[in-house]
Amino acid sequence: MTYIKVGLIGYKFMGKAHTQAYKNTNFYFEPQDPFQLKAICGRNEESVKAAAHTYGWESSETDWRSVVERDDIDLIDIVTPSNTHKDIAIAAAKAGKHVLTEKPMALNVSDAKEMLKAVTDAGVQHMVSFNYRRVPAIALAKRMIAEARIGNIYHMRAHYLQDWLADPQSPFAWRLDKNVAGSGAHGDLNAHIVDLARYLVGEFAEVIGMSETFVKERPVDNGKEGKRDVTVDDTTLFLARFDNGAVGNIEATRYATGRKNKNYIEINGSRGSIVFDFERMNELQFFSNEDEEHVQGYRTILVTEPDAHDYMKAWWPPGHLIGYEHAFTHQANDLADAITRQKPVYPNFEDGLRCQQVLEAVENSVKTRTWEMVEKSNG
Ligand code: SOE
Repeated sequence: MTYIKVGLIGYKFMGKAHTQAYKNTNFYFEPQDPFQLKAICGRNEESVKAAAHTYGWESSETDWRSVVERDDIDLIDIVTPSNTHKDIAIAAAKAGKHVLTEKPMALNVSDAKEMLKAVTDAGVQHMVSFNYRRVPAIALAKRMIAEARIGNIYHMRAHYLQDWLADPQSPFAWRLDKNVAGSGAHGDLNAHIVDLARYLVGEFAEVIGMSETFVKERPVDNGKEGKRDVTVDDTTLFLARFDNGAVGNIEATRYATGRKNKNYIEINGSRGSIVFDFERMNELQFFSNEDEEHVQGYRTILVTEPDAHDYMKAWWPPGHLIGYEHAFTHQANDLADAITRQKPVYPNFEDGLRCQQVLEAVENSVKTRTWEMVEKSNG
């Protein structure tokens, strides 16, 4: 019997999300080659040992290089802060391992290009964890757009709203350090919207954006160690033109008081509209202007029927609702399938690079205060 033997680099929030995905994939989807939780890695020996014990990993390591070099690992999964993705991914590819990385793929376009080259040269599988593509309502939206149910797309308006920084006293975190995170709300949250926009609407042509950092410094260790400068954006908003003529209006913030994780997308086309709101992730709103006029209106599709998308077929009885973590399980299952059958899986490092190119064009436009074209080359 063959396993896909995983080495997980990182063990905090995304470490948990990915661990449960490997376990649940084995349980729900029964993949041909199940995942084996071989090694989990973190810098703090005591904490990573505890994580291995609690989450059910066979072993723990404190240096990611040791995991990458191990002969008994097939897949390196990177869930550490963004500034570490490049070195780990390139070393993993050179060691012949498949690579899954959390988003954003890299700190910048040039690093993303190097990463894409490394996995392409090595001929390994590569994937970026844009988990929202694996929400069934998004899979259904993709299918409905392909079926031309909303016709030619005119508009995409989207926002990703959180509020965990609205309190000026909330502490400094690595996500507020540009050297570690690359950018703030932009790379963390707009990255998700950009990926969904590319998936559902098409490629970006040009962008113009604005950013703001509302609170310029934050307390470290409850103020005992003074304050640290915030070096990233708290919010970034931008307008976009797509290659197909559609226009986009996009916003990410960590200051939308009362909004915890509102990932909202509305797409309007010549025949109708669709609306997705992660806070109601099992639903998709659909308006068709081809309904008879006297019964026209948005309808709510409860996305739980077996015909709506493939994820349900494996384990999910009709009518039953799912949550945030399931998207990671669906993602892991798609990756397992790709590794076993040696077929492509998306979003891959090229998608990660395209996303980075859009993010960087917006950052450039914030500096130049003008429209910026989005670069699309791989080299
Ligand atoms: C924090 O803002 C975070 O965990 C993001 O990093 C995730 O990608 C997002 O889906 C939820 O919020």
